[in-house]
Amino acid sequence: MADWKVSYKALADRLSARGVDLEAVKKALKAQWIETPSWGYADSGTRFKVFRQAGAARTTVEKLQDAAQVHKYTGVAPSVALHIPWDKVDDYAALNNYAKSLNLKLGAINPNLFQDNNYMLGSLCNPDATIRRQALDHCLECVEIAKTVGSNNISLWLADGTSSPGQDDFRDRKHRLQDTLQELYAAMPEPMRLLIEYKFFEPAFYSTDLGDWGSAILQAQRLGPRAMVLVDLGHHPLGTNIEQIVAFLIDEKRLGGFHFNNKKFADDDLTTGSINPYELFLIYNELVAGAADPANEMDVAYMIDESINIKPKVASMIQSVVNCQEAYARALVVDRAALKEAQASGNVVKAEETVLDAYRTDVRPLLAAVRDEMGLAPDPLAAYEASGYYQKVCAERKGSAAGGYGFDGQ
Ligand code: AFD
Ligand code: MN
Ligand code: MN
Repeated sequence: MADWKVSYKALADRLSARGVDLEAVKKALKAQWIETPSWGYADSGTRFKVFRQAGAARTTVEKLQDAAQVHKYTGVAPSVALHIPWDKVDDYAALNNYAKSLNLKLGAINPNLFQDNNYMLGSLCNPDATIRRQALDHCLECVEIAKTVGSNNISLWLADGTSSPGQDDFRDRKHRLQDTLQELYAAMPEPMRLLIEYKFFEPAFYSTDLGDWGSAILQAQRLGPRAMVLVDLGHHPLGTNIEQIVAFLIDEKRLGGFHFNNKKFADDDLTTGSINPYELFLIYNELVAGAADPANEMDVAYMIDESINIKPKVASMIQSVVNCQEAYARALVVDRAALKEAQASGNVVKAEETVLDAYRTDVRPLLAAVRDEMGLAPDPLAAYEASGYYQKVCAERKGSAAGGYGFDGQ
C-alpha cells in the first residue's frame, strides 16, 4: 500500500473519532477553486532587473498553457485572471474558446492603471480630467472584455497616490475616485462585481488613495452591493492582523476576494504560505468559520497574485496552490464546537490549543486521498516535474518577449 494510504487511514481514524465529517471535508477540498494570474507565468522582476527565465511564457496563449498544467496536476485551479493590456488580443471570444480547450475558464479582468506615461500623477484620481477619462475608458474596455469572456469580476488595483507632502489634496483625490468609480460601477451589468484592492504603499511613497481596507470599504459602500474589497496578502504594514480584516469584511458582506502571495518585508511577491503559513491558515480559519453561516452570503474569488522572480513559474504556482489547499484542509478540521466552548468560557489556553491542534495536523495524506479520488497523482509538484513539460517549453520557447509585467526590454 502506498505510504500516503497508510498515513491517511491513521489520520482518518483520528479525525473521525473526533467527530469530523470526513466526507464533507473531502467534498469541500474537491470544490476548492484557486484562480491563477496570467502574469504569474511570464518573466517578472524588480525595478532593478528582470532575470529572464528559460521556458517563461511570452504570450497569453503560452500563459494559458502553463496555467493548464497547474490545474491538470492540482485539480483546483480552473480559471486564469487576465491583465489588460498585457493580455490584449484581437479576439477575446477566440481566446475564451482556447482557454476552454485547455479545460480552463477566463477569470477576473485586471485593468492596468499604473504603466501609461499619463498616470504619473494618478489615473482615476489624477487632477487632470482628461487623464481620469482615459483611465476610466480603459476600465470600461475591461468591462466589455469581461462581458465577452463571461467573467464576473473586475479586479481593480489603483497605484494612485502622492509622493510629496502637499502634492495634492487628499479629499479632492477621494472625491475624484468616488466619481470615476460611480461611472464604472454603473456600466457593470448584474452580476458583475468590482473588487477594490488596497495597498499601503508603492509605487506612491507618501500617500496611497486606496491604502487600507478602510479606504476600500468606504468606496465600496458608496457604490452598491456588487462593490467588494479585495485583500492582497502582500499589501499590509508588517504585523497587520489580516485574519481580523477578513473576519470584519465577511461580517460586512464586502469580502470580494483575495490576491494570495506572501511577503517578508513588503509587496515582494513571494510564494503563498512560504513565509507565514500560520497566517494563511488563520485566514482560512476565518473563511471556514464565516462560510458556516449562510447569512454571510460569502462569494469569494480566491486568486493568487504573484510572479516569483527567481523560481520556474509553473512549479512555484503549484507550490502556492498546494499551500492554499493545505491551509484550507487544516481549517476544515478545526474542532469548532470545542473552540466555541473554550472561547465562551474564557479558556484561552484551550482555545489556542484547539486552533493549534488543527494547524499541527499533517493534512498531506488527506489531500493525497482527495487527489486520488479525483483521479490525480497524490503529489502534484512531483507529478508535474516528472512530466517533462518544463523541459519541453524550455526547448520550444526560444526568444523572450516583454515580461509579464510588460517591462520594456529590461
Ligand atoms: C502588483 C500590485 C497589485 C496588483 C498586481 C497585479 O501590487 O498587487 O494586484 O500587481 O496588477 O502586485
Ligand atoms: Mn494584487
Ligand atoms: Mn501586489
